[in-house]
Amino acid sequence: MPENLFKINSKEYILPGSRACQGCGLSLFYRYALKALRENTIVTLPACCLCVLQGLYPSTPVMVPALNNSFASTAASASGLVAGLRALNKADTTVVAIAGDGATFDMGIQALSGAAERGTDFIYVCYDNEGYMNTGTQRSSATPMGALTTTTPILTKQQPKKDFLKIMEAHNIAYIATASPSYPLDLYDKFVKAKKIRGTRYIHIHVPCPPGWVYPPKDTVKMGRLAVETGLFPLFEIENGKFRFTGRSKTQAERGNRLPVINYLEKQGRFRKMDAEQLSQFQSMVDAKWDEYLRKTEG
Ligand SMILES: Cc1ncc(C[n+]2csc(CCOP(=O)(O)OP(=O)(O)O)c2C)c(N)n1
Ligand code: SF4
Repeated sequence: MPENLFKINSKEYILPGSRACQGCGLSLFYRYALKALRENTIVTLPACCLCVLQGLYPSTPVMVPALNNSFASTAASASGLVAGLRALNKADTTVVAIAGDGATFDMGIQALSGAAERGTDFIYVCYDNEGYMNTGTQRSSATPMGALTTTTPILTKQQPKKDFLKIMEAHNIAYIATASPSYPLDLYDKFVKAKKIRGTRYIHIHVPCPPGWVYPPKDTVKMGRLAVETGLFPLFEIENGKFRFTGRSKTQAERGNRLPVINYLEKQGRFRKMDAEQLSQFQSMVDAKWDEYLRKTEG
C-alpha cells in the first residue's frame, strides 16, 4: 500500500446509489476529485453522463451543490458563478466546471476559450470518455481514429482525436494537467494543487466507459492503466508553461518502457474493425506525440 494513501480525505461526497453504469470511470474520477476539493465547492455541468450520475431533482447522491445548464454554457455559467461569489465576498468557494468531451471539444469550446482568455478564476474539467456516451455512443471530435460508434458504424472514425490539450496550452493559463481514475493518488494531488492556484486551471481526465468502449465493467481500472502504460494517455502537468510528466508516465519516460498500443486496443470491442495498416498508423501517432512531450521535458 503506498504510504501517501493515508493523506486522502476519508470523507465521501458521493453516497452509494448513483445512476451511472456499472464500472463507470467517471464515477471513480468524481469521487476522488470531490475528496480533494472538499466543501466550499460548487460544480457546474451540462447535459452528459455526469448529469445522470447527479440524479433527478430533488434527489442526488452528491454532497456538494451543483448547477445543471445547457450544453454550450458550462464555462459561461462558471464565469457567472465566480462573479457572483466575488460580489458576495465568498471568493474562497471553488467553482468547478465539469463537462464531457462532446460538451468540451465540440460544443463548449467557445465559452471555455472566452473564460480562459479572461483568466476566470475556476477549474475546468473535461472528463473524456471519447464520445457522446449519454445518448448512446455517438462520435465526438475526441473519439480516436479506428473506433466504432453509432455514427461511424461501417468505416469506423477516420479522423484522429482532436489535440485539445494543445488548444488549452495556447491560452497560457496557470495550470493544465491530465489525470486518470486508474491512478487516484496522482489525480487527487492534481486537484489539491489546482484548488490552491488562482486563475483558469484545466484538468483533462481520461475515463474508461464499459458500454461505449465495449469491454467488461470489471476491467475499467485495467483499461485506464493500459492507456497510460502504452503512452496513449500520458500523465503530466503544465505549470506556468513548464511541462513535466507525473506518476507512472514519469517513470516510463525515465525507463523507456512503454507498452505497444495493441495491448490497449485489442481489449476493446470498439476497435475490432482496425486492420494492420490502421494499427501501425495509430502506433506512429502515439509515438510522435510521446516524443513531442519528451522534448518538452528536456527543454
Ligand atoms: C443542444 C443539445 N443537443 C443535444 C443534446 C442531447 N444530449 C444530451 S447529453 C448528450 C451527449 C453528451 O456527450 P458528452 O459531452 O461527451 O458527455 P457524455 O454523455 O459522454 O458524458 C447529448 C448529445 C442536448 N442536451 N442539447
Ligand atoms: S455511458 Fe459510460 S461514461 Fe456514461 S455513465 Fe455509463 S459508463 Fe459512465
